[in-house]
Amino acid sequence: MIKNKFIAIEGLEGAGKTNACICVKNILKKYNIKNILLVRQPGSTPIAEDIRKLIKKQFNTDNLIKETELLLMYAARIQLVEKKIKPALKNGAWVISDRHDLSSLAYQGGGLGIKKTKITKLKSLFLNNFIPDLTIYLDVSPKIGLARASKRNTLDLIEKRSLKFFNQTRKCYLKNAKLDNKIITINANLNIKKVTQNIKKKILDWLNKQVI
Ligand code: T5A
Repeated sequence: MIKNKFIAIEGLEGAGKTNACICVKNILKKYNIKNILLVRQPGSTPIAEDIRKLIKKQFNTDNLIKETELLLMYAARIQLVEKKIKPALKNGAWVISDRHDLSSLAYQGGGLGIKKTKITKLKSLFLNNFIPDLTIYLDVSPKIGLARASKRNTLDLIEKRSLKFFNQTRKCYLKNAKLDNKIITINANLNIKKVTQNIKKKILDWLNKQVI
C-alpha cells in the first residue's frame, strides 16, 4: 500500500510536461490507484485560469513588472492549493501538477532576476512550505523546447522572451534540482520514446520506495 502523494512536473516550454503527466497517471493506474487529480499551474480553478489568460496575453502597452508577474503566479497557486490540491489530498487522491512553485523560482527568479530570498519568503508566508512529495524536472535546452512548442502553436508572451531569459531559467532549474533530493532530473532532449521510458523507470523506482 502507498499513501497518496503530490507530484509536480517541471520544465521549460516544450519539455514534454503534458506527456509526462499522462505517463505518471498511467503508471499510478497500473498500481490500481484510481483517485487521481491532474492540475496545471497557473490554472485549474476559475480565478487561476483568468490569471493564466492575463499572464499569457499581457498587454504590449502595459507589460507586467516582474514582481507583479511573480505575485500573480503565487495568487493563482494559492487559490489552487487551498481550493483543490489540499482538499484532494485530504480525500486520499493523488495529485499530479503540471508545474508548481519551482517554476516561479526558475522563471521569475532565474529568468527575471528576482532574488531567491524574496521568493522563498513568499513561499513560506503563503504556502507554509507546502511542497510536492516528488518533482520530476524535464531538462530541455531552450532551443529544442521552444522549437517543439512553436511547431504546436503560436508562442505566447512569456514564450517570446529572449534565449538569455530561458538559459537563465534553465540554469536556475538545474541548480535547484541539484540541491533537492525530492527532485528527479530527466534528460528531455532525447526522443519522446526514450524520455517516456526514463520517466517510467524513475517513477517506478520511487514508487517502490514509498510502499508501506
Ligand atoms: N510560469 C508558470 C511562470 O513563469 N512562473 C510560474 O510560477 C508558473 C507556474 C505556463 C507559462 O507560465 C510560466 C511558464 C510558462 O511560460 P504552460 O502552457 O503551462 O504555460 O507551460 P508551457 O511550458 O508553455 O507548456 P508547453 O505545452 O509548451 O510545454 P510542455 O507541456 O512541456 O510540452 P508538451 O508536452 O505539450 O510538448 C510540446 C510539443 O513537443 C512535443 C509534443 O508532442 C508537443 O507537440 N514533444 C516532443 N517532441 C520530440 N521529443 C520529445 N521528447 C518531446 N516531448 C514533447
